[in-house]
Amino acid sequence: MAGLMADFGHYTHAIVRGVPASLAKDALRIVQADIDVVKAQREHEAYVEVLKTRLGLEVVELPADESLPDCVFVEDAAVVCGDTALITRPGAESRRRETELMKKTLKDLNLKIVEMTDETATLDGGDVLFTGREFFVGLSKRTNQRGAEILADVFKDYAVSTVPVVQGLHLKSFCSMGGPGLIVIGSSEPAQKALKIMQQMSDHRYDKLTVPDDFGANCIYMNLPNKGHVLLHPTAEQFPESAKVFEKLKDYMLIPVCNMEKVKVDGALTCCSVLFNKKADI
Ligand code: M3B
Repeated sequence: MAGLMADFGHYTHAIVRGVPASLAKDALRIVQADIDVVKAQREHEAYVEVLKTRLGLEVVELPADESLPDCVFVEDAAVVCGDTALITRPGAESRRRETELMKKTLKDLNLKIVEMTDETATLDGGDVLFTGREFFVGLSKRTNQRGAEILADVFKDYAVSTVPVVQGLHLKSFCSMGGPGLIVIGSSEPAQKALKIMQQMSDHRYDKLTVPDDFGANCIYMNLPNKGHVLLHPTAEQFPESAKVFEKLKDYMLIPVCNMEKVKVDGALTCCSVLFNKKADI
């Protein structure tokens, strides 16, 4: 386990997918909002650029599919841990076919593929928080108990606990990992309650970093050779108060990433990539 933990956040590869024009009208959203798709595309290009150029990851860029308005949010279609990729069964019917290209891509990259075929199961990757030691799975509008059970079956090396998601779309709509053993969490009552449940269910004592905005708690931690601790976090323009919290972190390469347009359809930073480490595990 110590060896695995030392590798937490070490990624070599990222899978991303383009933003279809259909996102503006047809992507699912909790609150109605008008979207400037060109702006969303520019924002996404900047995100991909950070992964590729700034961080030097091998980025596999999949084309957008106009018939899949939410396809940019690749995180929901697969959960990759070690050499295994679990292809999910997304909770929203309109998103089911997003997994097809994801499956093919991960297979071509030589990952071991397991598919969630049980028709009573649903799971979105946005509900899956991997801490390096264990999994927390949000039970939400999109993910059910059966989905969590299948995930536990597939990743047998790790404990899997479920957490009710009573507000927002996904578990990671108000939390994410900010480092090894560090959970970033929003300030709302439901977010704080979910954190308590995670702490109660775990044998490990996690540190926490509380940020004022729930959505501001969705960031991407990496530990990269020659770069050390890296954190992609929301910008001061988007979440001024949360950004202040991130800016205080010491010993991190901090990279603010703009996500003003995709947030209107409930997409955050983690949603837009599937990250994994090919070299260490395969
Ligand atoms: C968002 C999908 C939006 C669909 C990601 C994780 C939490 C805040 N319109 N999917 N995975 N959600 O983000």
